[in-house]
Amino acid sequence: MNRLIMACSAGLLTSFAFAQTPATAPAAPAPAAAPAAMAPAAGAEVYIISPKNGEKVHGPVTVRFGLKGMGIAPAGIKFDNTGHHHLLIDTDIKDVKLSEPMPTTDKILHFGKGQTETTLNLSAGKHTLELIFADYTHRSFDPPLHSAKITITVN
Ligand SMILES: [Cu+2]
Repeated sequence: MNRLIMACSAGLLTSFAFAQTPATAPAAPAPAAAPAAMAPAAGAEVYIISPKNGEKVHGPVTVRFGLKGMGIAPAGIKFDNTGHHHLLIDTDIKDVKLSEPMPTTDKILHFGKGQTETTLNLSAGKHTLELIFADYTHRSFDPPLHSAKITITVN
């Protein structure tokens, strides 16, 4: 919604600027705006099948990814209503810039081959895990399609 409002105000500003420009002046190049993020399919859900929230596990930890209402495609392949999984480890979704392609870090894992599970070597102690499903350019859908954040304890 914010993006839409921003796009509208940018349009207004541009029209205003053109109105002030003499007709003979060359038109300024339009700023390259990123296309709006795609909406997820209606009713789509992403969730962590296992481990369960609050579970105590022994490492290495296998995490299984669940998805309903959309399909999985490898990164780079544009196909309607598909995307690939991303796993946030000890990371709050609020700290991820969702308007841009997600970076790959040791706390933001991409599964761009279409994987639906992974095995993690986590240090002993508490960790949080959250899945976020994103499009073929690694960009979140809008609104974001993400799982609940779970906390596990690794022994
Ligand atoms: Cu990705």
